[in-house]
Amino acid sequence: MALDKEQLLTLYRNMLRARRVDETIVKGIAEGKTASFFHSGQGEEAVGVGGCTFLRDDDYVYAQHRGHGIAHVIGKGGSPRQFIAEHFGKCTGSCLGIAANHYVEPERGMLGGAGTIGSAFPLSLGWALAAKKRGAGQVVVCFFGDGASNRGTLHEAMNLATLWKLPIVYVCHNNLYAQFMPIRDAFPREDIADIAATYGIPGVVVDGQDVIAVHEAVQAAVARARAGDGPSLIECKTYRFRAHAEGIPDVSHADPRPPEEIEAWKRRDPIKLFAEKLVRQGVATQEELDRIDAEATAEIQEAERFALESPLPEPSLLDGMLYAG
Ligand SMILES: Cc1ncc(C[n+]2csc(CCOP(=O)(O)OP(=O)(O)O)c2C)c(N)n1
Repeated sequence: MALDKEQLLTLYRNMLRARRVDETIVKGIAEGKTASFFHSGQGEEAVGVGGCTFLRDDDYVYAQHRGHGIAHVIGKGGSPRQFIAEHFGKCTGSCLGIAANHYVEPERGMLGGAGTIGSAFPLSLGWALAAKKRGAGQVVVCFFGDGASNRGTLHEAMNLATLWKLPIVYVCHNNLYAQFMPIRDAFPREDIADIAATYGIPGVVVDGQDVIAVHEAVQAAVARARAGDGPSLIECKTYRFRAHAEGIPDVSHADPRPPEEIEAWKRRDPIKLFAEKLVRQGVATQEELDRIDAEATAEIQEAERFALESPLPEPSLLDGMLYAG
């Protein structure tokens, strides 16, 4: 699908909004305002935004944990206010402030996530099976990291998804490291997309810093899934700009990433690259892009104020949540 100007600017706006939310939470951690730690997703916005912005509202998304899924949430039309409030442990958060990390909005197909690496796969498989049985053409897009690709759950799920031709798109954020483990020491091939060949499904590699490349690959895989032809795997080569996580004991000395590598990837910031492309191709002027940035910044500042002013959840909230039935 060729995107028109408004759609292209929506992608740009969504990446900026995701970046501003991420920065707000990183700052919140430093200032002691957040309820938990945070895995910043700065640098990887093109994957979540490009993969989610033009899905249907009733498609399901399993967000990757990086940025706790803010780029996916924003792409899917979710609320930055509820997202920040949740991370600040406030009762206006998407899980009433008791989850801290998870965004849940069933009306937009955001059914939550899980901190356990690899748990995305069986859950997404179940959602895809439900979608197929419902027969309404819904698709599941399951995002995960390069580290997660080594969990056995991916292979169990991909095997069944292929056998049953389930409507699922696997999108790997390959940021080259799983916490401190370089992918080259954990996976014997250059491309994670090669896994797809084992199952006889399409496997493609795209530049994860190029929001249009991600969008086009995901849309092609979504069309295949909606047509009943089953799953696909898309590997996005990307990078995280910050440490593995903020707000955990300082183990930065264990970061194996060479500073020159980090700097080289920062020059490939997906937001900067897309801005340059939009101006170069005459889609927008720098002034238009600056205005979008100012609006995004103001929106997220307001969302932060809302979260800070919101009350903490009442402890009694837990009474009705500990046991089912
Ligand atoms: C089963 C399990 N093992 C370990 C962890 C701790 N942990 C959280 S994120 C992470 C790295 C995952 O790497 P990857 O899937 O590549 O995603 P990335 O963090 O690089 O975005 C680890 C080991 C966990 N949450 N769950």
